[in-house]
Amino acid sequence: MLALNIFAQQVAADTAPKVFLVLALLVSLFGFGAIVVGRRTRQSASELSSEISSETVVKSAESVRDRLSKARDAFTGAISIALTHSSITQQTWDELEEALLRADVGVATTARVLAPLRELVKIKQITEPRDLISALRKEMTSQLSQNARELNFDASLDAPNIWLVVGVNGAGKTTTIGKLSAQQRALGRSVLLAAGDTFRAAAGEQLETWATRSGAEIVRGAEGGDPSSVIFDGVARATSRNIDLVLADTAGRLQNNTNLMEELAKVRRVADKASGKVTEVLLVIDATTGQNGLTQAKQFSLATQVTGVVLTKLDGSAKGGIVFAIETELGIPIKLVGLGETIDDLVAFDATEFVSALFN
Ligand SMILES: Nc1nc2c(ncn2[C@@H]2O[C@H](COP(=O)(O)OP(=O)(O)OP(=O)(O)O)[C@@H](O)[C@H]2O)c(=O)[nH]1
Ligand SMILES: [Mg+2]
Repeated sequence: MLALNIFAQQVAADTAPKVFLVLALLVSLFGFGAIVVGRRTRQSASELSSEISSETVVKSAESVRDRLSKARDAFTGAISIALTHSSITQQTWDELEEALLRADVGVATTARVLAPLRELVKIKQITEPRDLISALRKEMTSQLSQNARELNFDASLDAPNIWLVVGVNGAGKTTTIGKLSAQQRALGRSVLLAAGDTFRAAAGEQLETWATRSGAEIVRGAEGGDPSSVIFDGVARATSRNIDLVLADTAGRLQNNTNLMEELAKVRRVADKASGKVTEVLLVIDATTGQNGLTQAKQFSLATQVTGVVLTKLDGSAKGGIVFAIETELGIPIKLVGLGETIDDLVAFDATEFVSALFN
């Protein structure tokens, strides 16, 4: 028994320094690992910045044109028919009207765009179909270019800017937040995503993926919880960490669902009362929904005072004309355009570029 005791003490005495050594090795390895991982995170954030800024510039120049091909096909087809006539007749007007309606411009806006042109033709300032088309192009551009399209970011605030993102189901809200977050990070701003869509189980995870991709922080709430309180918590966290911008996601909802629109109005009120300031309410509209986008814009604006529209899926079968209806009938500027599903597929809306992409 005594021999066994002595043996055990000897083993303990022998192994104690080894265990200590192994522990010390593990701690230093872990510490080194943490530094490397930390460095990698910072590195990837800055790598991401340069990647996004250069790619976005190239994309915005080429892609609106390329990706609007569906809209252009419908539009230029009708316009080239108008150009085959030698003079401007009733048929010319009918063809132009049809081209605009087919491109989703909407009845009221089509009438508004064509009215000044009819005047010019009446007083014989325009006599050739070719001149009429170029006047139409000018008129469409001038109807759009009045609005300020910059995203409102108040750098003088001593608190986070809050951008609230709203819209119907599946319009592209969460994806837009991810893309926006990457762009804002590339501008050097710190970003926190607030997962205000507590309705859909996968929504928080989807946003979490975008947070990781774009180098943003995230605040999530319990599933089925009150979206207002998640956004409130997000703003509180952003304030305590001196984060510049909170991008607040919300659950998709139909604009005619009174209860859900009331819930959204509450989200807006609570966000306004939080420690930051709501400087932008972005309504995301799926461009393929056509004229329904106008109804969406009206109702969401009533509930949340929308400050800008993000028109997504212009790369798909969208005809794009809804841009004119939203801007001229509601006076809400289109600020951004979604041209695909990846992180750099979001570009600033440029009225001149958009109209020229429609025409050729
Ligand atoms: N082609 C294309 N697809 C897009 C664009 N924006 C979003 N999407 C896709 O549209 C689908 C819905 O996008 P989400 O961001 O989940 O839409 P959401 O509005 O957050 O949806 P809910 O939260 O369910 O209301 C996804 O498959 C996106 O990849 C775009 O600009 N172009
Ligand atoms: Mg979503």
